[in-house]
Amino acid sequence: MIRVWGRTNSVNVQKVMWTVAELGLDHERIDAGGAFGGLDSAAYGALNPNRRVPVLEDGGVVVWESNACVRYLAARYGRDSLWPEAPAARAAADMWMDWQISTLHEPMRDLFWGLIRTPPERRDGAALARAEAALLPLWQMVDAHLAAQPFMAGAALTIGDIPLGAFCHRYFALPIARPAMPALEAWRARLAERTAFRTYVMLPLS
Ligand SMILES: N[C@@H](CCC(=O)N[C@@H](CS)C(=O)NCC(=O)O)C(=O)O
Repeated sequence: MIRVWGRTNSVNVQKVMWTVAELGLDHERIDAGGAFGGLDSAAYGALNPNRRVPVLEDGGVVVWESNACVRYLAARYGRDSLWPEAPAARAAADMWMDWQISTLHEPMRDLFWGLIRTPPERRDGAALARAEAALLPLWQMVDAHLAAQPFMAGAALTIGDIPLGAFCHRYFALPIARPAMPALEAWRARLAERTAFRTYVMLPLS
């Protein structure tokens, strides 16, 4: 059985749980991190020396780093669905995963933490405005990409949609102004048709 360590309100845990559910895998999830703590224990450190959530266990296999967990699950269990076999098709999905973590993550983190996890009196308006301004062209880039195809790597859902889709839900849930991005909004609606996305990603921000 698959075991996932991590609290449900972590976007990085959400990516992994969405993948587990999308693939219909038998699993358990153990609350860890945030208010649940547990990341400082020796046992947790032995699983993940980086002491973050999520961690994925599958039999004797231990994987941490959320995008690596998504890739592992798709490669092992999603070869007829989430995991494109052809190298070019796989790269088309994979590059968006790397882009999420290398480019999108930082301004998303700054805006989310600044608005949602920081009390109003301690918010840094200038830093929030910078993060918001940095994010808009990034999401507009995704919008332009999706104008030509329904999913990030083509006609069907792949790993390329998962980290980005989880962040997209969060971006639209933030209390900020956004210009119309029709293809992005249509993709988000397409994701929201999926039970796995609704169950594990469309959760209240907290
Ligand atoms: N790059 C890592 C980031 C992991 C990470 O920073 N996780 C956060 C939650 S989103 C965490 O563990 N925070 C400490 C905590 O929850 O106590 C990944 O994608 O897995």
